[in-house]
Amino acid sequence: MTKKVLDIGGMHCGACAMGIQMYLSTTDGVKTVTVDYNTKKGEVEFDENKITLERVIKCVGELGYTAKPVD
Ligand SMILES: [Cu+2]
Repeated sequence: MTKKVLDIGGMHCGACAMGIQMYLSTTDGVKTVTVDYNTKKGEVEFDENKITLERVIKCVGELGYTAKPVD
């Protein structure tokens, strides 16, 4: 299991954060996800055998937001 923190761009309210969180939580391979509108960050724990970080970032992009790994 891998844990990554992402900088999320494009959110304009708490519902955006909830939407991303709900979408990722139903994505295969993602174990836990927390998106915080106030800090504009998302913490994602995923199984790297099932999903790549690139795919996680792409999923966020499909919703119209940007995601960039922190460090
Ligand atoms: Cu919003």
